[in-house]
Amino acid sequence: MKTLRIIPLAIAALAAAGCSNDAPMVGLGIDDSYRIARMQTLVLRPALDGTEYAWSVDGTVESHDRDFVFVTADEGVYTILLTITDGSETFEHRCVVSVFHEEVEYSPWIARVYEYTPGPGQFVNTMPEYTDGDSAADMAAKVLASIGGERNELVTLGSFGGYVVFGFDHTVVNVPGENDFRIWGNAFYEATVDGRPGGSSEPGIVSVSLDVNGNGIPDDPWYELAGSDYGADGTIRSYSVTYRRPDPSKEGEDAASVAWSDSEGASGYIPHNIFHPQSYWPQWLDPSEEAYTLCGTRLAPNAEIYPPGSKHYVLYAPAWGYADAHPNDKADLNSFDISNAVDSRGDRVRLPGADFIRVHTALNQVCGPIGETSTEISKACDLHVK
Ligand SMILES: [Ca+2]
Ligand SMILES: [Ca+2]
Ligand SMILES: [Ca+2]
Repeated sequence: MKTLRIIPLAIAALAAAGCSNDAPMVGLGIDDSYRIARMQTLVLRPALDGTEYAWSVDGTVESHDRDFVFVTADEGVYTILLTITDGSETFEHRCVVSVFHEEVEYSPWIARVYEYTPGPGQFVNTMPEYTDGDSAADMAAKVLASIGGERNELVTLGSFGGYVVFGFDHTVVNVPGENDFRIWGNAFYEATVDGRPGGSSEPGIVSVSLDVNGNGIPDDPWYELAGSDYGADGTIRSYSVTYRRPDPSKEGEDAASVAWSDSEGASGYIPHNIFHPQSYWPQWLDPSEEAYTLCGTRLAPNAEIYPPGSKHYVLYAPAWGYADAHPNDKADLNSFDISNAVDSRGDRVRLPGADFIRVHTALNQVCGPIGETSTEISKACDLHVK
């Protein structure tokens, strides 16, 4: 480093208002100060190219990426220092961010549902209920009516890969060293075998995304929150299952069962049963499509018949880090730390918060009379909003 020049640096700043669609441009060019509400992101994009970047907040280096997202749960005044190195030259820019309390108090509960695409399953079209003519947007609205606020009504994600994407009326801040949000499902224990709790554990993998382009919609990179089984034998990343629309020309229950094939070359059926007579195919999917494919990390099957020789299935719970895997009274085991985010290579990523949360059914498993394994969720809260 030969020279240190303090120059005014053009910074294109975008104060992305959480998940809202009206993210305003608050400044182009030189901004020395910003005012934002807590739990709202401030995206800083330097207009100057360099070979290295360093962003520090109140003296602590937080990122070496070109763009920086600042968000905090705490009101106060913060000093952000950007250092750009270009060959032998170094440039610095300092700005002060005043963070104030929101004018309308945030809700700690789900405020938005962006997408709902379950895998086929015995509770699909009933949890929530499909009505003739409902679109995907109508179904997302019905999911919000179930899991939004404190409604606490279960929604099914169906078989492997089925998912929901939801968010809050603000950004969930990644507070260092703490869990950041909690998700409720309907898991229960009924037996502990060889020290492993089992019962109905239907784990859902949780992924998070930050609205870095500030457009209010989940079209930004996703990061899986690595749970206890992320690196386990039997876990498959980039797994996919293609489901085929039921063939009514077949006989009996087979006419309603859903055939699947996966990216590993395996195939099977999501069987139809007499207890849930409706179609298991999401009725709002494009009627011209004969198949759809769901993707994500898959965990190894977790069910076994127990006691041996019975017809009873026990689904064992993974240790930690999944939705709908442990009973709701296990607060820590149903809570999630954004610091567990990993990229597609499995490397940790620094994420200051999350605007979008995605849960998908992690298992491709059918358990005799109880049918396919499907994650259910009923509500979620931001642990940093009281
Ligand atoms: Ca955290
Ligand atoms: Ca976006
Ligand atoms: Ca469940």
